[in-house]
Amino acid sequence: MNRKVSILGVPMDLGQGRRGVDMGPSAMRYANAKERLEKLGFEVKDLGDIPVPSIEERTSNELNLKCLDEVVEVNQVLADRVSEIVAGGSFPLILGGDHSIAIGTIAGVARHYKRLGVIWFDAHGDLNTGETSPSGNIHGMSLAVSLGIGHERLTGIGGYAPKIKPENVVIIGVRELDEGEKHLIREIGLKVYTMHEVNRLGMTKVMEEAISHVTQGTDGVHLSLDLDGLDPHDAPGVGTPVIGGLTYRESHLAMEMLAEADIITSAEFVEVNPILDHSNKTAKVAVALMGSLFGEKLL
Ligand code: 4U7
Ligand code: MN
Ligand code: MN
Ligand code: MN
Repeated sequence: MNRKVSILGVPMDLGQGRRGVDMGPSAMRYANAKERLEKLGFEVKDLGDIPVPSIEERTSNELNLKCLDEVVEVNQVLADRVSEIVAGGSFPLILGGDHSIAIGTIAGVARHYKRLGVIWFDAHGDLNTGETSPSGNIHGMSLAVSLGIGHERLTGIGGYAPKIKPENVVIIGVRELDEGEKHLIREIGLKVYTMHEVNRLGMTKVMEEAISHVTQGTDGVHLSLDLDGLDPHDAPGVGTPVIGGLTYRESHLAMEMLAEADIITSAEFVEVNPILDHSNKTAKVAVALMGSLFGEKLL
């Protein structure tokens, strides 16, 4: 793994409807994200946060693509910042913010990888478009957008589309999909490990298959980790909790196997909402997962 890591915060909350997720980057810093990786021998730079307009300053409010102007603007800047980090030879570790920021992160990373693999760890598919979304919240559209599906102001972020191909993506931990998302998954043949497969095969087998899938013919792998992939018992501080999720240990095992396989070239940890949390528990879990992803061992 790249020994140089650059942390970048994106205090974005305009891609969803609840207040508080903009405090996610602070909460993960408070839980010692930087120190945790330094302890493992990484050279870590914290580049601070990129500016995000507050909900009070927002001007755009289309019902089916809420805060479109602001989400586009922030992700455009994020794509450039992430691209600079990769060009400078560092591993981009992005702290969210709501999951709409994956649009910018992936746009920035994929500029440097012709065939980027993606592991999408989430209770949801984030495969809606303005047409299929029941909420109009862009954090539920970011994977579709990265695949080149959705409003062209979103798919065109970074100046090119698509960023990734369906055959190079796996989703893990899913247990809530909208009808349009189910339809899209079948149509484009996405590899999805729902909670059914996790229960049936076990996390070990799921990760072995997922790792082999995203490394086939790819030149880098991005990890997009939505904390709501975990069960709300272990990660209560998220905006859209869904019961029946991945346990704390299953999630760690996934990170440990990724570290062992040494395939991850960029990562983001999103949807931490300290207002809905207890004593910063969810941010602490996020940072512990970062530890495992970067090679921390139990013994
Ligand atoms: B997250 C939802 F309808 N599918 O589109 C939607 F259930 O980034 C939820 O995974 C999206 O947290 C959740 O609004 C987005 C809803
Ligand atoms: Mn989610
Ligand atoms: Mn998500
Ligand atoms: Mn969520």
